[in-house]
Amino acid sequence: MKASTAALALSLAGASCASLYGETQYNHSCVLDPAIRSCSPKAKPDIVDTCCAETYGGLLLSTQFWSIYTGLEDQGQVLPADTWTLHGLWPDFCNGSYTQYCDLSRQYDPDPSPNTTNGEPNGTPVPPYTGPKINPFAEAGKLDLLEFMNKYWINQGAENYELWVHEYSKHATCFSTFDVPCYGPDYIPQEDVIDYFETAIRYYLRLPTYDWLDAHDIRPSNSTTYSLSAIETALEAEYGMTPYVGCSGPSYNETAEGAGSSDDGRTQLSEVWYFFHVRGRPQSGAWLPTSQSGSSSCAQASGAIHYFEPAPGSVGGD
Ligand SMILES: *[C@@H]1O[C@H](CO)[C@@H](O)[C@H](O)[C@H]1NC(C)=O
Ligand SMILES: *[C@@H]1O[C@H](CO)[C@@H](O)[C@H](O)[C@H]1NC(C)=O
Ligand SMILES: *[C@@H]1O[C@H](CO)[C@@H](O)[C@H](O)[C@H]1NC(C)=O
Ligand SMILES: *[C@@H]1O[C@H](CO)[C@@H](O)[C@H](O)[C@H]1NC(C)=O
Ligand SMILES: CC(=O)N[C@H]1CO[C@H](CO)[C@@H](O)[C@@H]1O
Repeated sequence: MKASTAALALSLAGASCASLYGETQYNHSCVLDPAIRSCSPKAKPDIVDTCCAETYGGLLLSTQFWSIYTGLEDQGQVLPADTWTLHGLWPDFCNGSYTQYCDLSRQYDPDPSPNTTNGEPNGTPVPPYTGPKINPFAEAGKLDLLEFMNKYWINQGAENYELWVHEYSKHATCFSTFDVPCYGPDYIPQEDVIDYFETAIRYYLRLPTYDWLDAHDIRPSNSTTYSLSAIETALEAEYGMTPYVGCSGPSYNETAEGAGSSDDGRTQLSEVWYFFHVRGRPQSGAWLPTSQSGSSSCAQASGAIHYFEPAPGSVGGD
């Protein structure tokens, strides 16, 4: 049974997988490798095993959402109480730019966004996935993982599954360390999908944004507003580095409070992105927090930011 499954997996993998560097399917015993820091001078594909050190997207971002509704409440898709939700784990280039959908043989996103690899009309088209839904959980016996993801990895306006396969196809395929050959000759189809989900969750669980803000008296409120600088200072105190704080909603100078101001930053707190490098494989969790690159999309004006309470019917029980 096991041998034939492995043989089938190998032939499938051999037939369909692309890879960033064309590694062999052997020699990826990372325990034997020094844990090179991503974005350091030694993290170069010609001198390290690219399966054991992140050499492609070495500036990692663990990203979260603050949402106040899902849009699919009537189907039971709700937000967890008092918790920011997981958005994804992203591999930026060391200089802060990035690419996406790096392996179209692992494209499971039914609605690619953007629809070309560089986001420009001249980029390689990313065809929408039209096949049956993937189910890596059943194969791996990871129903506990699926349950966790349905509670904390929450989409807005479409079912959670679509966010998960979007994050995987767009981002996981641009890590050298999640490349299919890294899993060796016994690769089981989609084990890299599970590995990506688990790694994204590993970092998410270390980043309790809700509790960190709460410890600095910053709590969801429909009657109070906050300043971006207070939010950044609170998160820096807890994380050690300043994350990117993102807002949505109206621009400050389009609101009554901000009329006449030149501050056109947005006013509803909605995202946070934590930046870090890793030693060795991201899967091992050896992170080195670093500061954000780029500036916040939120309004800078004092007291300009709403950290809204979710709609009551949008939050689940325990
Ligand atoms: C950033 O790094 C990537 C990967 O090395 C490279 O392709 C890209 O041109 C660089 N971008 C800039 C703006 O330097
Ligand atoms: C990508 O989307 C844009 C805007 O909807 C559309 O004009 C373009 O044709 C699409 N490109 C591809 C390759 O599908
Ligand atoms: C808001 O601020 C931006 C940037 O300063 C400015 O270009 C825009 O005209 C302002 N809008 C309003 C409605 O005041
Ligand atoms: C708080 O305000 C937001 C934005 O207006 C609204 O969607 C939400 O339902 C409100 N929550 C509560 C508990 O009133
Ligand atoms: C350095 C090293 O161990 N190389 C081995 C990688 O795997 C191939 C295939 O098994 C071997 O031929 C190499 O010797």
